[in-house]
Amino acid sequence: MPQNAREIWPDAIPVSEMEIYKFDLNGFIIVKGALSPEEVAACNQTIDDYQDMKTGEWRGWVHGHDYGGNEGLNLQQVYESGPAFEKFIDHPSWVAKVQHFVNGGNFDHHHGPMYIDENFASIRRYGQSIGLHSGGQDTCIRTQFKEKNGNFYCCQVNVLVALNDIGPGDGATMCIPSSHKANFMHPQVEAYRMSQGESKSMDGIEGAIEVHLDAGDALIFVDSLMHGSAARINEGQRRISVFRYGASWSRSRHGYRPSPELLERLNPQARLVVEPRHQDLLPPHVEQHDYSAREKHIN
Ligand SMILES: O=C(O)CCC(=O)C(=O)O
Ligand SMILES: [Fe+2]
Repeated sequence: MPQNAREIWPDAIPVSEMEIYKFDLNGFIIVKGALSPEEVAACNQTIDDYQDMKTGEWRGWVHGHDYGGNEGLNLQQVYESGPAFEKFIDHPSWVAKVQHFVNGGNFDHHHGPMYIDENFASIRRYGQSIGLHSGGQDTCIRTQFKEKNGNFYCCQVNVLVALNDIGPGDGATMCIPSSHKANFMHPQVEAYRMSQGESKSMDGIEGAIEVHLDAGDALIFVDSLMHGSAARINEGQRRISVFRYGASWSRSRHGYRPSPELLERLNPQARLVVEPRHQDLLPPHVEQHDYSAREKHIN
């Protein structure tokens, strides 16, 4: 039976009517104070331990990664870095809101309520930024916005959490409000679009706003919103994390797999969000959760 967010996470903070209105209208909402100062401090302590990682390096199950331009370091699979980020998986400040936007109640619940297809912390330094990407005229299904008869069916609803204050000059996330519904290409898109090996930002593009956040605030947005960031022109680091939630039939964006230890530790609902397909329908001679056996079987 399909369940709604309230049944799955009774203690989570529900989505409000105003949030539903704004998310539909603008493509994003901001949850002020989603993390307590103690939670923010714990995240920063964790990042302190990983900030010297290089692209391609593994530390435990955390992977150093970048987008190939001037976007800074991503600590992929950050939910493997310890309790500070592990609790993001089903954090009560946003999990029920996100689930509402991902799925208004359809058969995806057979695999679980939703799925995290990417999770990372991002460290950006002086001069770094991310160029423009996404937008409603984009044909990407994976990041789509959809609403019908009062239910949402969005793929990739992102929870971007500020881990320090992000104001003017800090390289704030930028977006063009309502662009998830755009039917026409932004006329300036080519000059600002994120591209491999190039340093791009959204500074100066018409119609965009900077989303200034205090440490602990969460920006929840559908990925089809046209977005990117300003360039960081202040010293120091901009620290955020991004958890992307989508339909339970989705796959890891980059191909990462959760560690057996993490799966073992998680509560049943959080586990389903990390690995929705928790039970494979296999012939009796193939062991459940034996990935190599499964792959041999499939290939
Ligand atoms: O770094 C930023 O501010 C934007 C992040 C972004 O593009 C995303 O989370 O999809
Ligand atoms: Fe993005």
